[in-house]
This record gives sequence, structure tokens and C-alpha cells, in this order.
Amino acid sequence: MNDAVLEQTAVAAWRVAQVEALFALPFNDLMYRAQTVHRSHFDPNVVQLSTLLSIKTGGCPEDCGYCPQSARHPSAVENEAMLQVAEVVAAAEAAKATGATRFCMGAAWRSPKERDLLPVMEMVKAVKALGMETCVTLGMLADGQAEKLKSAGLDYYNHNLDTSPEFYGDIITTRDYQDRLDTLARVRHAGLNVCCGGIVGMGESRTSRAGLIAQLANLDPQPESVPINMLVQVEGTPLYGVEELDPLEFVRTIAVARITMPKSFVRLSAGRQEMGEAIQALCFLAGANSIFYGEKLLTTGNPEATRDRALIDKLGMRPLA
Ligand code: SAM
Ligand code: DTB
Ligand code: SF4
Repeated sequence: MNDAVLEQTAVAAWRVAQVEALFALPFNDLMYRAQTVHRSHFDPNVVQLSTLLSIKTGGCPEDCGYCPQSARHPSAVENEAMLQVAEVVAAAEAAKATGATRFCMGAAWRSPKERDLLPVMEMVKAVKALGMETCVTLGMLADGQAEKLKSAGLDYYNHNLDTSPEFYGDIITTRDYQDRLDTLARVRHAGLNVCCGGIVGMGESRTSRAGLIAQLANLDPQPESVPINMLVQVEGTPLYGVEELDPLEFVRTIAVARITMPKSFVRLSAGRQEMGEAIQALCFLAGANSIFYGEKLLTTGNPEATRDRALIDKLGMRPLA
């Protein structure tokens, strides 16, 4: 593939074939390109730290094939009540004390009910008052809800496209791709920062991974934050036992996200606990510059903060202040 085909201007949309061509580059060439792009927009030795908290766990009516919180899967996690604002503030204070700059609150909802929005707004306000960036992920939003969250002090809304439009129906049947794009448009319209990414390792093809990246890169403007999750296989979910993705293909996905979304924070997200330090280091070299930090994601494990600090140190990197 010659360079002209791989070149991309700011205005033209990424075609899936162009993104596939990036995936197909020799590994060293791909890493070099990703690192070059990365260095023209970011300090390559700085990593942003976001801590997650599940503010409403389990009992979700959706059927996402990867998710342990769907009530439709046999060994789903317990359906719990929403946390109290004071519990959330305590967790955010602890996250801030360990060095996180952003606090992300997730709820296992298809979409938030109006009556649920008030306590979430209180949480956002209280976390913001600690001097942290705030993010929530609550499912699909109706008109006006993003504006309410914005008025409470919300900085980011996370809503993932998860996979390519073509593979999507194999993973989720209870909402469609357009529903997700509509929520992302509402988030953008309200003046919030967009956090939008996906999951790989769900048995998708490389073309599907390229399709996901093309969708993300063609959002206009591009998302400020792009979480790339490696599927965490949870027993009892439909995707448990799916063939595992080669870790180097995960690194390639990070590199392609970096090249196509040069100014976005690309987050090396779920799946780090199952990854060695060497693969994580390659992800940073490929242009990842954010991680989830703290021993838990939403319901599954994540490396201990002390281990992550040791890794960041070992690589001569430093957390974004
Ligand atoms: N319920 C809301 C929704 O789906 O929009 C918000 C929370 S949901 C758990 C947020 C994201 O977590 C999903 O879009 C998916 O990308 C990711 N996720 C969930 N389970 C995962 C798993 N087992 N492995 C990797 N990522 C996962
Ligand atoms: C995202 O892309 N990944 C996070 C966050 N956004 C909300 C969630 C990962 C969840 C992993 C499975 C779990 O812990 O339940
Ligand atoms: Fe529900 Fe979100 Fe899990 Fe899907 S990913 S089952 S919407 S909590």
C-alpha cells in the first residue's frame, strides 16, 4: 500500500479500506507512524488517569452479549440499588488522593429515568466540587437530558459504539446502532465532551475492527476520548469462551485509533488485568495515553493502583496532572 492511499486529510471521511490498510502495515511501520502522530500532538510520556465507579450495578434490561450486568444472562451480577451521593463522593475523594484526574460514574441502565437524573446530577456536582473532571455513562439519553447533566457540571459523557455497524447485531439486539449515534449527537449538541469507543476480542473480523475505527474517526468532531476495551470474558455471558484476540492485534487497534484520531485521548481500557506489562508498554508506544486506574472497572477487576504506578514509573512516564 503506498503512502498516498494511507494519507488522510482533515476533511475527507475515513473509508474502511483505508483503515484496513493501516491495520495491514508491517508492525514496526505501524508503530512508527502511530508514535510520530502521537508526538506531534501529545507529550509521549504522559498518561491520563480515570477512575471508574459503578453507581448502579446490575439488573439491566439490555442484552449486550459481553456484559455481566444484563439481567438476561444466567450468571448476571446482583441487581443493586443506586449508591448514595455520600458514597460516591467518598470514592471520588479516594480516587483523587491516589492521583486520578477524572471520575467516571456508570449505571446499568438502558436509559436514565427522569427521576434518576436528579441524584446523578447531585453526584456530578459534588465530584466536580472536588476539582475532578466528571464523566457519566448512563445509556441512551432523551432530548434535554444531556443539557441537564451539563448544567450540573458534567465534562464528559461516555457512550460507546462498541463495534462496527455490520457486526453490531451479533452482539446487541435491544437497541440499534442509530440509537447510539443519536445519543452521541445529543451529547455533542449539549456542549459536552464525547467519550466514545468500543470493544475488540468479541470474535469480530479485522474488517469489523476497521469498521469500528472508521465510525469513530468519522464522528465530526472526533470524540475527545476514545476507550478501546479488550473484552473481559465473564462466565455466564454469551461471549464467554469466544476465541481470544492476539494481543498484538489489540496493539494494532490502538495504533490505528491513534493515527486516525490524532488529537483524541486514546484509552487503553478494559482488559489490562489480563495483559502483561510488555503489551501495555506497546499500547503506550502505539499512542494510548489514558487508562482506567483503580482496582475495579465497573464489576470486574483492574490492576491495583500501586502496580500501575510502578509500571508508569518503570516506563519513565508520568500521570497527567
Ligand atoms: N449501560 C450503559 C451503556 O451500555 O451505555 C453504560 C454502562 S456500559 C457497562 C459501558 C461500556 O462498558 C459498554 O458500552 C462496553 O463498551 C463496556 N463493557 C461492558 N462489559 C464489558 C466487558 N465484559 N469487557 C469489555 N468492555 C465491556
Ligand atoms: C468503557 O469504554 N469501558 C468502561 C467504561 N467505558 C464505562 C467499562 C468497562 C467495563 C468492563 C466490565 C465490567 O467491569 O463490568
Ligand atoms: Fe446494560 Fe450497558 Fe451492560 Fe448493555 S453494556 S447490558 S446497556 S449495562
